[in-house]
Amino acid sequence: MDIKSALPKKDASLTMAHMWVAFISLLIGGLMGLLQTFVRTGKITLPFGIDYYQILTVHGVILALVLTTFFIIGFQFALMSKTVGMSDGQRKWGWIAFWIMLLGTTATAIMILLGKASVLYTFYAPLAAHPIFYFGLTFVVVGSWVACFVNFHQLFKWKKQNPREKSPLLAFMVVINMAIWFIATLGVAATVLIQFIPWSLGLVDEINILVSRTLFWYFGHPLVYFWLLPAYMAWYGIIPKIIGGKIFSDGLARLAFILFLLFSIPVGFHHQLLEPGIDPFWKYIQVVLTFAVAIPSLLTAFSMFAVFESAGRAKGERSLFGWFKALPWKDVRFLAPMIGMIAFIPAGAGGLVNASNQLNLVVHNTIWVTGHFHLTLATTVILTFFGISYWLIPVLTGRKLDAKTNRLGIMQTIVWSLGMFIMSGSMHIAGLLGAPRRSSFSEYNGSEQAVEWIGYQYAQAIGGSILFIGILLMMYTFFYMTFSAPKGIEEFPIAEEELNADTTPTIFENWRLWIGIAVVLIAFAYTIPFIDIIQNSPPGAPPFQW
Ligand code: HAS
Ligand code: CU
Repeated sequence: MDIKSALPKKDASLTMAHMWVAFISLLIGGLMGLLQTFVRTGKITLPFGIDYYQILTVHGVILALVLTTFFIIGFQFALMSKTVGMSDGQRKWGWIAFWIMLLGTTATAIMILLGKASVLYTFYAPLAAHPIFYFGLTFVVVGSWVACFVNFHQLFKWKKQNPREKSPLLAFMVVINMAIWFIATLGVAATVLIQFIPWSLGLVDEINILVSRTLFWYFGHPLVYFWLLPAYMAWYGIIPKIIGGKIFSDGLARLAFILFLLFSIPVGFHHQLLEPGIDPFWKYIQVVLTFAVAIPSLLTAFSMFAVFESAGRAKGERSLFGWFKALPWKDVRFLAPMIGMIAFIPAGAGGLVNASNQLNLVVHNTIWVTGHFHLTLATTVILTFFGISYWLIPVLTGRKLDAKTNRLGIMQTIVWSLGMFIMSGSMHIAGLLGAPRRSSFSEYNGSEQAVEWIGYQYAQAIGGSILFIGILLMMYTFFYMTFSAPKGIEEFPIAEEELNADTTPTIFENWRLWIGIAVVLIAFAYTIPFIDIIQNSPPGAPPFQW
């Protein structure tokens, strides 16, 4: 496909529909975040009887679940269309997936806004929401499954037509991510359909809390990689092109993704280390697997350094760190994801702290964890998504990434990084001082310890305000790119391999093998503890409405 037809128009509309939902979610969710930081200073109360936990639920659901899922699925459709193509039938199913997800999202959002589902994005039992909230979530998941099968079919069909060829790297990566998503969402679908829906409808009196949380985290950890992997797609498969370099190693990139498929699911217990009722031996096993899932990220770090250095050397840089200067710092398509990468160094280290049993004791349920995911998700991943938008939206709307977009983007990136640095930094520190997460403002009866947190809560409000400016800037840029930037053709940057690159082992495309091993690892890590949990659980709990 030549650059002139960056993306077929009909495929562009499908991705653009997803982008609209993602960016509107950013605006709504971001506003809620701002209000939360204000409430937590203790100086401001919400008007009209709006409840803190209601806006916290809107924030979590709309940003962590809606924005991400729509952006990712839309972006992945664009990658698939560009690399392996999309037939009319596949596009039709792509639209069906979109509408099912949107219907589910709308139902869920209405329930939260009516104050009937203030259960936060993890919807832990025994907090109970209106049944429509759970039905809405089910629709989002079912819609995403349709998208999974469209992507699987796209690669399958391409492979049939090109039996001797290696699948395009980005298409391979999309299919891995969707395979992880499909296997993981089986857990959340099970708890919602078998436990939450009958319980919230009053068909059964009690819910088994530990089973529901275990099924949730079986999904909840791979969920974070479902967010991360599209960012990695851009790092491996797009950034080399933007900086004028080549893919460092196609084989290494695929290996990293396969390791994610193997290790991202059997690790959910690292969110439940302090939960009584799970045998410590199995917690230990899952912690070991958690450290194994850091390896593909370390491979990614290595690979990115190699790409940067070799691109710089190819441009004639000779000194030890000269390649660093040769990077296109003034190109927002590079700058935004690059700051995301830099943030991932402390963010990933924080993750390893969380996963360490003894340290988890210190940080669990403190606002440190909130700091952790604002650095991983809201900085590394989201800055990369913003970086993608600056070229993707123009590709979709048939406009140019002009100097104005680039300028706005650079400003946005700086504002966002500064806001997140202040907010997430103070969350990490306050967490170490014991400040709880998932909680509204409280002086804890004038406790001395709570006084120590106040300064950091102000800092969070300052960071949150800067971030909200970042959101307004991003929205302005989104509208500018959609409606007013000059018409033209923008490049869809897809990185290429060196001409003399090593060949990629064909075993990497043996889907049966990798999915087989993934299933065996999941069965190993979960079967015995799960039977134990079911057999030895305390009595279940009736619904509790906030
Ligand atoms: Fe996490 C909790 C452990 C990664 C998100 N995590 C959360 C929650 C979220 C989340 C949302 O073990 C809260 C859930 C809730 O509501 O309760 N996390 C980890 C570990 C990793 C990790 C081991 N998390 C992520 C990512 C997320 C995310 C990614 C979102 C996208 N996390 C935990 C644990 C908890 C947890 C516990 C539970 C805590 C509790 O008690 O509740 C690892 O995957 C991290 C590996 C990463 C690395 C870094 C590699 C660095 C790279 C950058 C290279 C930079 C370059 C630039 C090339 C080893 C790839 C260089 C340029 C220069 C100029 C220097
Ligand atoms: Cu996790």
